[in-house]
Amino acid sequence: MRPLRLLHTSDVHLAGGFSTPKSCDRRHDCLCPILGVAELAREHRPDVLLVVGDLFDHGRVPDEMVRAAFGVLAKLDLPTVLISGNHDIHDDASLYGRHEPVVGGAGVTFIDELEGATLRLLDDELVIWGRAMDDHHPGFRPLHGVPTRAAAAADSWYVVLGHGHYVGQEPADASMRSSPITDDDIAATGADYVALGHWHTLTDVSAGGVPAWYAGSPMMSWSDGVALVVDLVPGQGARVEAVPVVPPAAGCA
Ligand SMILES: [Mn+2]
Repeated sequence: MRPLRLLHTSDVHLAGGFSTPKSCDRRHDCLCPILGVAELAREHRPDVLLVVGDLFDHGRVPDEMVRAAFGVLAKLDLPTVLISGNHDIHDDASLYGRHEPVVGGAGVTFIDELEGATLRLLDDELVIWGRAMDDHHPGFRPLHGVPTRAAAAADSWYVVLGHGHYVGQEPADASMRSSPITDDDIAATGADYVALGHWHTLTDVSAGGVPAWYAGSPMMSWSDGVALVVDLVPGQGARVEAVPVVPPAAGCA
């Protein structure tokens, strides 16, 4: 295995109107959060960009905005893996279903399988598992059905994606929270890194020796945001560093 670098973000909430920095005049059509993430990608040169749910704030985003957002990602020329969250849910009205050619054309792999899918990237050096969410409810388990490390990625780096609410040691079937993720879920992946989304605050929820992090939101109108640069280092595993996301100085207009 060679060293690999991931850039991990989630909860970008484009078109939400509240993910817009004060420096920008735009609101619901503001691209500053994704432009900030793209700038980080140029600076830190990751091998893969992970967007772990809620790239968009809802499913009724105008076509023009969807094309503009994926246009930013297309320019990066960087393999990008995306899952849905509870805001951009993958149901019959899925934005990603409607815009399949736009998503694929941008070099973005959207995981559309509700039972989960395993991707092999970078000549099999990196294996990524994630599942699409079609309904945000207590019965949906973001990390349910993750293949074991031995089955999925014996000689590769293994990274698992999940968008949901961390409940720690609470049993998932007793949780009143939608899309619960437990310590046991995280530990059972045996992954080199679990990239989570849903919480807008940077949080370490590593469990059972498996590093697992919420990357926080890249941008909110009331606070500066962050993303995570994750270095996968042979013999050491994941090294996680939070990096600030800086909005374009003059906004995105
Ligand atoms: Mn969410």
